[in-house]
Amino acid sequence: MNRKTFLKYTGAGAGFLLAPSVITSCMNAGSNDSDVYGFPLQFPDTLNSDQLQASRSNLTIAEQYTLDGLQFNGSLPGPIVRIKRGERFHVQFQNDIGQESIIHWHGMIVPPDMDGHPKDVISEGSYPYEFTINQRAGTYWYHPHPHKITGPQVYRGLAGFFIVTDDEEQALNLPSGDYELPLVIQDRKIDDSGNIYYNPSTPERMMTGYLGGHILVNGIPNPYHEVQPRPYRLRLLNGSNARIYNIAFRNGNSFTVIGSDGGLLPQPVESNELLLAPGERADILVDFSNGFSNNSAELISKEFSVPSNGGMMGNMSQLMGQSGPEQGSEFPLMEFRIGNEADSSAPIDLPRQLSDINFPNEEDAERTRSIELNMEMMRGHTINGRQFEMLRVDEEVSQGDTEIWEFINNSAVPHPMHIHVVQFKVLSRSGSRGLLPTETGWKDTVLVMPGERVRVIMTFDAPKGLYVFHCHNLEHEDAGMMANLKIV
Ligand SMILES: [Cu+2]
Repeated sequence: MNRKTFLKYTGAGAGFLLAPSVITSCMNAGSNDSDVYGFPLQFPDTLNSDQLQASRSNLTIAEQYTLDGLQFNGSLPGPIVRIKRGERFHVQFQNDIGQESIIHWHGMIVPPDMDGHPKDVISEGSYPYEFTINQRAGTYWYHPHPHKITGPQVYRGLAGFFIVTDDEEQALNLPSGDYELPLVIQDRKIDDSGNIYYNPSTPERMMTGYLGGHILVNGIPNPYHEVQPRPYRLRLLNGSNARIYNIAFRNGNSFTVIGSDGGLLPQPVESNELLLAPGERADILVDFSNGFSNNSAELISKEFSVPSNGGMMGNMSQLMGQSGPEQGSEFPLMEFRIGNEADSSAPIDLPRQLSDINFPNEEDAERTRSIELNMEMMRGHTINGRQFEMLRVDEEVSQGDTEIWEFINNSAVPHPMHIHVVQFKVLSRSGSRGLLPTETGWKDTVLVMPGERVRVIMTFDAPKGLYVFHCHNLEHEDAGMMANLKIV
């Protein structure tokens, strides 16, 4: 067995946690759960066209499930956009799904008419997109953004990766090609006949969001993927409507978090679990040559607790809740089946400093805004007491200003809050959770648990115009938990 591959830091004192190798090559691949992972992982193609056509078709998934699906260019998930900083991106969005839609490039800093504001929906025909990539390398993504029907459109298949590279990232020589795995994780509800269905009840729309009991990775239920005993780069995207994952390996092995929503972290962070809420991304390095037994690495979502905030509402969300497993339940995600030989044994010389970042200083903030997230009886979730209206300006900011926004979750359920056309730095979170490894870098979506106050800082450098910010629990968003942000 090849053991030459390894990760190491060049910085002194930043020791990579080397778990003792307990791999025994004589044992067969697979664990007790190996029959859970019955289908090979697949990857969408790279977008190689100037058209993104959304269309409807009846799909069969993994030979056993059916879905009244929506696809970009006949692919589920959609084709992967790969583009370099400085390049011009142009694509025609062709809407053939028979209902209103528009595409949002999540995490991208683009002009207002390129951002997929819900007012720009088209019910048929095409919408031209064209903008220059002028931001850091990172794992971004795209999905529809029509008001009230984003949830079902994403759920039925409209989502894809938007991967940006730049010189700084390429200089690191991170695992690429077959060793770089974009993985979108999504939960689904499947009925007894094998139909994947979307039919949220009132409590699901108003309280918990739509929580499924089956996991798809890149559209495949609990897949397996054959890997070599060497380091891999995993680009994880939580493309679920409402479910939060606590990314971990079954055996507790650690991994190296190198990036978040807005690209590389300043420094790598070692961790053995990582919360990933809907809309969030995490870029991690995993060394499959080390610490896994039985030639198997099982990626799971580890159980976690959602803080209760006010007994009655918390209990109600549990009682009225949903038919699927509750938020925080443990799930198998996928299995990596580790081969015995690595083609290339070049170690990764991961520097202690991954990226040179100047975050804004708190003293430079022009103001602090309070963004209160409330649950109102018979009305659903609100932002500062209001629900979305298409053209009402809720927050007006001056272009170039640095601001602190404080999200205050007074409700009984988690809210992953997403602000368009900015990347922010999380400054603080009340309570005991502290900041996550991904929150040492740039973020565009931040998880605000019940009872928490989370402060973020950002500079509004996007072109002037109307954008939105909202909860990325898509049922909350569709029910009106969204507001207009105007840059003037
Ligand atoms: Cu929410």
